[in-house]
Amino acid sequence: MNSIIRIAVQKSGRLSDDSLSLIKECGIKFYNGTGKLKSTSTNFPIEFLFLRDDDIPGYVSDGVADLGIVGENELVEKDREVGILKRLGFSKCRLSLAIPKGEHYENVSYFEGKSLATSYPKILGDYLRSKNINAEIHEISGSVEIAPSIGLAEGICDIVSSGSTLMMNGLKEVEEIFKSEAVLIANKFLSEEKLAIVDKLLFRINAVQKGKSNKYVLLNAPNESLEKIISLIPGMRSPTILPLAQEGWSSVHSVLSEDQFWENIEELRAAGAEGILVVPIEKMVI
Ligand code: PRT
Ligand code: ZN
Repeated sequence: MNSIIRIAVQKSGRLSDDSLSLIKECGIKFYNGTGKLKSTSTNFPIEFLFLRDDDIPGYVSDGVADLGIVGENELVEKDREVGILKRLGFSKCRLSLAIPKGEHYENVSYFEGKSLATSYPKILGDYLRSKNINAEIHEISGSVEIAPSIGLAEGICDIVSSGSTLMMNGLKEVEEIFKSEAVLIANKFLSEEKLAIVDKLLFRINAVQKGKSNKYVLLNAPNESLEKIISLIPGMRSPTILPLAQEGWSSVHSVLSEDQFWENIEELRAAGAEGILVVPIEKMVI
């Protein structure tokens, strides 16, 4: 029988759109109708399980799913034995300690003897222990940010992204204790056949990620400044140089990271580059 791998992705929530877009950008087709809990790709040996994110680490460590896409915060909190294959760069957030805005705060010893509400008792407990702080942890599953105003706890430990939820609830962020992003996780005991499929998937994910962080740059330059321009945009092996119809000018094509582009743009222009086009890359294999 031909092998197939099973991946657990969040059914609906902050991870699901980006997880499914990544799979689609890898050229993997599947049907994802509303309410569907399972789906099989029509062009890649992969089956999808649509689950709550809390359940994904457990499904992967138990081997019900071979792979999963989950927030690192959830993975570390659930403390399951799985491997992290790849950091995916989306759903970035941080787990932070926050207290009422008017409170004076100097350092983490503020929390000694205090009570904290959180949905992440393991990560918080580990952090407090590492700082030798004794604090009481109230585990609650949602709306953590209202705990101080209803007298349930003196502070909170919760996920922060823009910070607006804290602000709206009269709280201020005082310590960042964990940084998180979506990660691709795998069961630790995959068969050779399954590992071969996982490698194919990783190859595609790498190509998509490289494409996203790089741009294709085309520009025109006078021939006498080509040497300088090539040193600024060296490309993958070296840039492509094509003669323009106008004597003494060339078109230079290269690939570079977006940051590199912005760092070098002034120097490129100073060297005589003009008609600069920056084009997105869909996939990149090097
Ligand atoms: O239903 P299911 O259990 O699957 O989903 P869920 O409700 O438990 O999780 P979901 O979809 O909200 O989040 C999934 C994952 O996205 C989290 O585990 C994080 O890894 C990541 N993530 C990224 C976030 C946020 N950003 C985020 N802002 N998860 C939650 N939030 C919440 C946070 O809890 C707080 O209430 O957003 C609020 C803070 O946002 P700001 O922008 O106001 O600071
Ligand atoms: Zn959840």
